[in-house]
Amino acid sequence: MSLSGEYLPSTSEWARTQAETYEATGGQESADMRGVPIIVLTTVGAKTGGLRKTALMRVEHDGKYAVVASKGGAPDHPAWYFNLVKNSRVALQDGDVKKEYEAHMAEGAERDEWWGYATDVWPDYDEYQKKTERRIELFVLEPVD
Ligand code: F42
Repeated sequence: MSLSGEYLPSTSEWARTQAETYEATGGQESADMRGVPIIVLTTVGAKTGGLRKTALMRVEHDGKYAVVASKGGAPDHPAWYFNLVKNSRVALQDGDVKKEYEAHMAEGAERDEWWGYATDVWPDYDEYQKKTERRIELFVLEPVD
């Protein structure tokens, strides 16, 4: 079942612009955050059922990806977290390649392993976690053949 639904742009101008520019240019523009590559994740809205597109740091290992629901260490989860909890099928665009994945929340050793990959790419995740009581969740995305 491939992702279907109406694209619902974010109400955040910044979030919308980066995701749409990245997608429209095949990852050539708006492709990084302070020089670190990003990806664009498409999730199915937990309430609206619409397609939501979110720029996130690129954390990849052996063909799998992780997405980190940090939201800068805010006390509340990002909205896309709730989408992933409800709808595990996602799409991820990395450069000009867009594929579908099944997402699961990482726990235990898997979480530790992937948190390491994530902080290798973006050390600020550790700073964000220090800022909040909330456990910043990490999802591992496995390719859907
Ligand atoms: N955010 C991260 O959490 N982790 C990252 O690694 C990360 C990297 C990154 C790199 C570049 C960049 O430009 C931004 C980056 N961000 C990163 C910020 C990220 O793009 C998001 O802006 C941020 O995580 C907040 O996500 P959000 O989903 O809360 O976004 C808000 C602004 C938003 O789009 N809200 C929508 C709106 O219209 O208000 C609703 C979105 C939504 O999914 N609604 C659901 C629905 O049903 O449609 C309901 C969800 C629910 O609450 O049940």
